[in-house]
Amino acid sequence: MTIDVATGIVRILKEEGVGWVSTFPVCRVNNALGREGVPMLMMRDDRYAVAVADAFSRITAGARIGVCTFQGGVNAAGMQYAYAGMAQAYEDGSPVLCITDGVPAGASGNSQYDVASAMKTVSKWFGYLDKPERTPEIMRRAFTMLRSGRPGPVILAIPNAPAKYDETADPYRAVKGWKSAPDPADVRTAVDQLLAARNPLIYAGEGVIYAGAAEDLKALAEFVNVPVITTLKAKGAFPEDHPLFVGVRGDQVAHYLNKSDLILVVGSSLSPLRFSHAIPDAAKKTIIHCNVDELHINKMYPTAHAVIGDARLTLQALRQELSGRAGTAGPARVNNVAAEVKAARDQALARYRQVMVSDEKPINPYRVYGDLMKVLDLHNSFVTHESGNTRDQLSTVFDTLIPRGFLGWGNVSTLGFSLAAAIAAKKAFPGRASVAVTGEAGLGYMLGNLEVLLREKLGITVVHISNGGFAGYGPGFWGPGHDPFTHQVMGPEEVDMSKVIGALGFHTERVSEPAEVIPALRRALDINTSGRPGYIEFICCQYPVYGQWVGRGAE
Ligand SMILES: Cc1ncc(C[n+]2csc(CCOP(=O)(O)OP(=O)(O)O)c2C)c(N)n1
Ligand SMILES: [Mg+2]
Repeated sequence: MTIDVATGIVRILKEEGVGWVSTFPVCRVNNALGREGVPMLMMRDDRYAVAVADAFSRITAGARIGVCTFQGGVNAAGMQYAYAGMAQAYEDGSPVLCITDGVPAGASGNSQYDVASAMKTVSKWFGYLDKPERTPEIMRRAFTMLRSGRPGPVILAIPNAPAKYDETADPYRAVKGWKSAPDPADVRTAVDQLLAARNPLIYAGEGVIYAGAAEDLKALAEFVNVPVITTLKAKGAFPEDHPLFVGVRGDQVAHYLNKSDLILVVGSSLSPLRFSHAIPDAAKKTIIHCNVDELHINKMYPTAHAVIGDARLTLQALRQELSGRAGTAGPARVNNVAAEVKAARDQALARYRQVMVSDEKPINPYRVYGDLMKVLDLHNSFVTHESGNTRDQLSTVFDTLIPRGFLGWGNVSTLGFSLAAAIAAKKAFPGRASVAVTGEAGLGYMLGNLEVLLREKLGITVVHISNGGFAGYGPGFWGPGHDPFTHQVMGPEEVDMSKVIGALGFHTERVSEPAEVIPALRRALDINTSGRPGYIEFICCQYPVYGQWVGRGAE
């Protein structure tokens, strides 16, 4: 009956349905994971250990919690390196569980770096296990935080993993997680305002995905016949071939944000200019903010009206209230909405659709994205971007038909995360093709971790938009761009990355002919099905063109 803390934690993780844990050694819980038969995905650095678990939580919308372990305690080298991953998870609100060694009793103050205060800045909750008997309690609280309310990382510090406690004294039962429904009076007011608006717009955030509310969003949008934009992180919350889908970014989104007199925000923090839009003339618009808690209400813009609760329960309540007001709502509200959306999209996307079929050499990056859409089954695949042009371009044009068919990430976007995301997608949905699209900067961050894919037989493909420089954002980092002194790296003429990565054991190709884009993608994706990873270097032109965020302009 008496077990050690590490074993107790691992048994609780199993009880909570955790099937594997990502790690970078050392952490004293790891040997218990091994003994208890929980597979560890050993990454090649601590930041990636966090990032893979973080991405797993995102991709499964918190239905399966990603868990990671790394070094902590007095010698917190691992934790210091993992900090970047935790900061990113915190910034983006991802419910990941991080477990590390805590500073043991008697050793506090024995290091410059203060673990507890550092961890509190990047977590929804930081738990310190000060007594072995409290193991079930701390784990219950952790999973309560992970499964309820606004998502965010939980970090646990375990100072004495070998300490013993009686497992039977406080038997553990898995935590369900709880949701809150909005106040019916607030729902009625929201509906009053929505029905009074002339040009309403739905602004959907990632909360819709976490709440599993994509169908409810669609039902509401269709019922009131209102156009929908999604945030970068919510890309895919609304099917992007739907007649009411406006976009994530670009001129058509600007048009609708400008034109709207009411914005119904659902599941978004509405944080302007963090790879997101500012709300133009916000003071003249009615902003109804539906959010899981009050943190983001009245932030940056005055909230005209708030509806606090889970996004799914909120969308359902709004729809129910609307249907009770027969005659005033419904698809008859305005007839030509879909035609207007189509015209706005066609006009804004024309310049991209043109280059998506371009035969120019070096290859236009949009040709790669267009061909990727042709090759993948968009109902059964996963694509993600990197920081830089690949984010900005893919989020402008890549049609996402299912939630998490594409992972948009980055309130701030930390280079290198795409590899972690593609790995997590493969773990979450082994049958789906999984593709990370990167530039040279993202690739540099990944290199040390590529071995993991070979060791673990993770058949994913890294698509490299090889343009010989750091482009970033705005008018480009090169030439007359905004960072002319810090953009140049060794380009495809000087170094052949397909040889470098091929020598590791990847299936690699280097493609400079536009007509070869589709066959090369097909070969790599086909080889992926046998568990062998792929890398394709597409020799591309420097083409920093994409849809803008409203209010940001070219930097
Ligand atoms: C960890 C981190 N450091 C710095 C940045 C800033 N940054 C954003 S994009 C970028 C360069 C991207 O260049 P590349 O990967 O070649 O992509 P391209 O835009 O050329 O396609 C940099 C340095 C970042 N996003 N993340
Ligand atoms: Mg580049």
